[in-house]
Amino acid sequence: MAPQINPADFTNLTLEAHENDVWVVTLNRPSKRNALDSATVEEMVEFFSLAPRAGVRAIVLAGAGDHFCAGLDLVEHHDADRSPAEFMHLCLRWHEAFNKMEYGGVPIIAALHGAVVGGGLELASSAHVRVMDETTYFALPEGQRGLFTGGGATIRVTDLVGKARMIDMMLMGRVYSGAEAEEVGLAQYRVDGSSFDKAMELANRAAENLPLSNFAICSAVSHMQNMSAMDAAYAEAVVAGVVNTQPDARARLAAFADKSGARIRKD
Ligand code: 1HE
Repeated sequence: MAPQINPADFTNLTLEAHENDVWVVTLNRPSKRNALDSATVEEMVEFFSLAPRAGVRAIVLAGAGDHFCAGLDLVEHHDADRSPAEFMHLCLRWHEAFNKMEYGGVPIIAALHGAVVGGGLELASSAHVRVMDETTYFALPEGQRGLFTGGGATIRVTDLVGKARMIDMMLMGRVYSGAEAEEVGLAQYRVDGSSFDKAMELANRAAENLPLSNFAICSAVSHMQNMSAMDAAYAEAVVAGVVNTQPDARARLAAFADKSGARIRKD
């Protein structure tokens, strides 16, 4: 039986099921600018482990209050005075959550506003699509705080902006916003109005695709990036073998063949 997600089991995340099996996941510690403490990370591991098996068709990831996420909970980190091994294990829990997001097969649209910094940018870069608004800004202040990224930025933020920009962001504490942030690849969409409304629109659009197609798009592409070209081509053929022959696709193919299906036009 498919597992159920019970929103009442979550405290630092607010979970809402919307129509079309689109779920909204909101980081809900606005008084702490949604800083990621260890309890929040555990809730993310839990939710993103369940979502692919619980019939969730798409997810909007948002932050309550004026900021998306201020990154690692620096106060918890200071108070805990962690050993190297303890912090390593904490980072591995971040990776558990973020890998579940990136490789889980359910489209995740991040609705960004305000600060998307440090671990907040690591979280946002684990989503498949990022939408920013005019308040959104991105930075990796770890270098200035005497820290280093531990939640996958060296991989995912570098993938988004390239190595030279990544190193510059970390060395200089450079802050990206507006058109420049969009141009360097930190967000695929930039809106004048509400990033949340746009993210909902995109999530609903993605939810119209067949789940198996979305699973491949939101899992296989990332896996294949980690493979040699030869292995990726092989894996792509195997995934396409499964996805492109799914019975649920036949009606869509038939609609194209009988000319009732939508044509791809530029506007
Ligand atoms: C926090 C955190 C936090 C806010 N950990 N508590 N991340 C950073 O270096 C970002 C640190 N935060 C900031 O620069 C600012 O807080 C913001 C620009 C995000 C927001 O500014 P503002 O003026 O709206 O809020 P504030 O007054 O700075 O903070 C409000 C409260 O949120 C305050 O708590 P309060 O109990 O005194 O009211 C802050 O302490 C709390 N707060 N940010 C803990 N990050 C796996 S490695 C990842 C490495 C990293 O992520 S490094 C962290 C980078």
